[in-house]
Amino acid sequence: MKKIINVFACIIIGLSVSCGLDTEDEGITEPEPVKFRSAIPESGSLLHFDESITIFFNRAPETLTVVPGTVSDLKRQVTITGPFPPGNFSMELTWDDGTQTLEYIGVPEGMVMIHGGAFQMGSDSEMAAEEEQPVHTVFVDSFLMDTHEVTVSAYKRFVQETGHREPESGYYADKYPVVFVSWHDAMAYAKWAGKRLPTEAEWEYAARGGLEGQHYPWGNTPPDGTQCNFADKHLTHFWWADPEVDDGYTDTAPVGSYPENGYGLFDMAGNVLEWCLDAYDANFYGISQGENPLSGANTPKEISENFETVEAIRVLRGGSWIVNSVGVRSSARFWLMPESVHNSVGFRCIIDLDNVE
Ligand SMILES: [Ca+2]
Ligand SMILES: [Ca+2]
Repeated sequence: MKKIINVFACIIIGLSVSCGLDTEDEGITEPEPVKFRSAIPESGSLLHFDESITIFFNRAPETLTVVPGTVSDLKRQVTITGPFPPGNFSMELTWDDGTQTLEYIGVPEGMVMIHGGAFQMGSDSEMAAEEEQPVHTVFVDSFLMDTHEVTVSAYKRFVQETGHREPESGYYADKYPVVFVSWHDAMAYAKWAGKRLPTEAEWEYAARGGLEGQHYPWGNTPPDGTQCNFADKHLTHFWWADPEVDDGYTDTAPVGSYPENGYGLFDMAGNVLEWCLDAYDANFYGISQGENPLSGANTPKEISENFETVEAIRVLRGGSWIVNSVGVRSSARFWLMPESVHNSVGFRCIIDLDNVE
């Protein structure tokens, strides 16, 4: 009522300014609550190991707690820095007037996101063995994968921290893939790293790099020395080696010596064979389930929990410096006893993002 009288009075006396209205309103207005506006990168995004998150509020909050992460100055725009956990995680923000939950996929250094999908697993080309057939449709969930074969330097850190046995034939230089590691060694490393070995299906899906039905991670062209490390002219004492091709290496090459595939992965063809999670079964493709197939157990977790006791033959993929062009095809399958070690056998790891366990 008082306001109405004031307004009326203003009109009556013909004043257009300084009626006292503004002053009176300011005295009774509550400050606007602090509201979350947006986040960059936005919720649902990938968050790489060296990235920070910027949060925008309508005005600076007086207090703000963030789990996980560390908050910079409390302004309208707040920067949150890591370290952030690998894989799926939620970030909880709590401030004086509210809360907000953001979802991210933490991508550690040396890993890339492999977006899940369907693909044709196996091959019916002239080069394919019976065990690569029938070609069948497989769906795999999304996962993070090591961009490189596990290096000597990474494996040394694992041995130093855990006291795990060293490779029995010692080490190559730091940038080379670790070799002379058994499937049990690889499983122990993966557990230590908070990762796991890929299933055979995940491995082949990743190796193909988005190319459907091609022989190699780069397409159908046979290796010419520029794409991968395989049995080339340097292996003069192996009859199957290609005497026409020079890939630069007699033995293993430092990881990442050749171009990456369509998914940003190196050495998915050749260099060293890579241990997979599955038990080897030559006839598995005829009976395997279409979604996240795994031979030898129902779930990856089942294998990981008791891997020390596993005795069944294990799958290896990708070929190596010691096999010919047929062996470095994306669908080529290899196997060894899990306790075996060899100078052409290494591994790489993945991190689950969905309920594959
Ligand atoms: Ca070679
Ligand atoms: Ca390899």
